[in-house]
Amino acid sequence: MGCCFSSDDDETLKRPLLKADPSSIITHYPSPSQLTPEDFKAIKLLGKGSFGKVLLVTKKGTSNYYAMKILKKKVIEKRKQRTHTLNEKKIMEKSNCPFIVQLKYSFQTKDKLYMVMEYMSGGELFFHLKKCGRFTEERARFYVAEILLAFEYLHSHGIIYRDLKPENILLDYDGHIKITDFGLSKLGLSSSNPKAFTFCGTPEYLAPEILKNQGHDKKVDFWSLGALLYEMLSGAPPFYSKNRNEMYKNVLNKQVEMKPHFSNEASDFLLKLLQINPENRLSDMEEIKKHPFFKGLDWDELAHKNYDAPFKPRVSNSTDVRNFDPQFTSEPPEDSCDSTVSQDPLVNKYPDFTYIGHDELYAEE
Ligand code: ISQ
Repeated sequence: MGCCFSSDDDETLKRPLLKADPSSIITHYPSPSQLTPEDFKAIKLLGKGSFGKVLLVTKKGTSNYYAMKILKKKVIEKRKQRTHTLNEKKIMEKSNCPFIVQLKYSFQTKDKLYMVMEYMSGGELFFHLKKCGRFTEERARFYVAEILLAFEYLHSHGIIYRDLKPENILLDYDGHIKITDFGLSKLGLSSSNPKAFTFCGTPEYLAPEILKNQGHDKKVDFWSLGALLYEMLSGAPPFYSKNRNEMYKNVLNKQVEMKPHFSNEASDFLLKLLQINPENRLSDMEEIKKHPFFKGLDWDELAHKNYDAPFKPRVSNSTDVRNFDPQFTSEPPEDSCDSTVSQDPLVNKYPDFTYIGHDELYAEE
């Protein structure tokens, strides 16, 4: 599929310098060994969650824009999210797949962790789904197919994603998707250690085997993909209830109800993904690619992004945030002052968190 996963000790496997004109390479070499919040200017607040926030930023002295996730160390420790946070950074740093958000830089101050990622100006899929109510099958099929390629990549590297939901799928300016938020992903599954046992995630798309705490594997991702497809086609998750316990009961017991406007191909695909027993669930990528729901789709062309996306988000310039929730973008984007950068591991507490990607090798416009 044209993706490779770089190992710690093989620099040559890291992301290829795609599209770099040799004459444009290197104005800033050697790269700085440490970045600080002062190297970036905050433009807008894009989102806020329980662990921190995401800002649209520009790197000073350049015209490059990024999404910067800021996490408070105290909050991470309190919620026992240390390993999850380190996993997230590692997955984004090492992945080389066109359907996974790339980490460009990461660094820390005394109190906070910073992850600087590519900016996805098309916003969350969720934002567009709420605006449209539901998507056409053609549009949903395109998103599901690109997500499947991201899963294929992650699973082939022993990673279960586990947290698929419309908020974690972002659109680029061209309307292609990338997945983000790997805080709940499980790393290191292999044939000798094939199942995970703990998980705390959002309930809408949680697979029955996670709810039952029976141990789970990559099949949970195909369940959540079924739940996402159902929501894209109908406007609501398949087992939704305002009452959380009711919703759990539905997931564990209720046969999913297909809507009359679903095509036969979509209904059949959904039924096969939303199988309560993971053993009966459609989870083989080759089989999935051949399902009639994807009839006529050339997976190779898709992997090379050679299909035009069915919807192009509107953006007028690099700082246009119209595809993000005004609840956030109307707030001031400040990052409360803490710029103490230290090399001391006792202060930092997150050894190896620093990462400087290949953007440093490109001439800055
Ligand atoms: C990239 N672009 C926009 C928003 C984002 C939110 C989280 C992670 C990456 C992002």
